[in-house]
Amino acid sequence: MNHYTSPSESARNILTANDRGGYTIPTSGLYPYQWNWDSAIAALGFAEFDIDRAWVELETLFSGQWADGMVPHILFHNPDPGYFPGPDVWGGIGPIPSSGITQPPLAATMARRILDMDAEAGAKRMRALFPAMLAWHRWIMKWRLDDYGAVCTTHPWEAGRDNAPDWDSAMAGIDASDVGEYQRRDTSHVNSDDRPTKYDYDRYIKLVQIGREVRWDQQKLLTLNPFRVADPTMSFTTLRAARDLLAISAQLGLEADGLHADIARLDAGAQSLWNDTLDAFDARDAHSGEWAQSVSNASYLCWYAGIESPQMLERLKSILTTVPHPIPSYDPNLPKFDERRYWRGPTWAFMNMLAGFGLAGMGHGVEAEALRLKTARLIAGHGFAEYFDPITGGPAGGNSFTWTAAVWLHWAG
Ligand code: 9WN
Repeated sequence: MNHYTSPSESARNILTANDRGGYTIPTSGLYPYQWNWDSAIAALGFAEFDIDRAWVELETLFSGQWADGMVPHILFHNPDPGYFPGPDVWGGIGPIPSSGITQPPLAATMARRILDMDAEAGAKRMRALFPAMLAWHRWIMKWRLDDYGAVCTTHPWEAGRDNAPDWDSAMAGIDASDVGEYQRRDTSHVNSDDRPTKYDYDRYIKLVQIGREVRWDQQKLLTLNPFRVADPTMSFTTLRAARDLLAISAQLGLEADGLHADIARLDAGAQSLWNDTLDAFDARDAHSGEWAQSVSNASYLCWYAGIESPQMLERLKSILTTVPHPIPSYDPNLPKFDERRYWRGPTWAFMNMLAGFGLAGMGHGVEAEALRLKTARLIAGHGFAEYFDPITGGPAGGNSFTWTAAVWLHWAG
């Protein structure tokens, strides 16, 4: 008799298969290392069936924290020639070979959810991790804020939304003519039409070369790095993380000096990303002050950060009725929408989960549930893909993907 595998069983199998012992890779082949925000989501998935393993995921992530508090976007635990750029290109300066940039800070928020799932199992682990999480928060406050208090991304990979239209004008200002020869690996694993272009990659690598050249000295990079964009992803997730750190510190009686003031500053910064002309939260070039004119899935993370917006709610209602699948990474009514190309149109399950957390937390239960159901239908119908075409639901990028499986286990399924 054939054994029927339920989606939840498949999701657990994916997490287990992507487990490399203490950390989880996003998908085998394409992404053979530990990624920062992927890991925070993976922890949430593991918490549904193995709470100890969930804490281990976060502990391994923080084992790669640099002395200055930065938590890298990739930890290269075991060399793998299948990914480019690897540790030798990045020249990270932490205790574990790593990249030199960070990623949107989800760990504190996911740790709080995991703590809530089992406070007894989690209190000790949370106490031990808390100072490291606070140090990361303080590093972001020190090096990534613009004059308004919005949080900047210093590389498209730092925002985690690699080729989003948000960066187009900042990317155009990067001279990558001397980047040299290199061999991409991503396009040998997945369809190149679904990935960033060579134009993008030249600039990604050029920015890595600039950082590496000064051994990731943040003070120097403030003037040397041509790419600095105040970003809704970084701003909303940092604000949310700060609120969660404050709540955890109150719950466990931990020192958290300065968090109240940081939250006020980050709140003002996040609000400053409202673009009146666009009538949405937008990205703003920190060097030129120019708006990107981009309504992305990150624009819908305002509630996740504890920020209300009737206009964004109207937009969301319209998306929910006009787009077959959940929030796309770029507004289908804008000219740069490209339904297959990565962060320029496709829908990402975990971004919808974050928006859903925010909506539910701020009393928009109907919209949160609509988003959850759409995400559940998408995954149930099209599998655990990295991301999906928001019009047809077609799966794209890597498959058996960790964060899509985790989203199913914790939220959608
Ligand atoms: C570069 C792992 C990561 C995600 C990012 C996603 C993609 C990497 C890449 O994959 O980026 O960091 O090589 O394309 O854009 O959000 O963390 O899943």
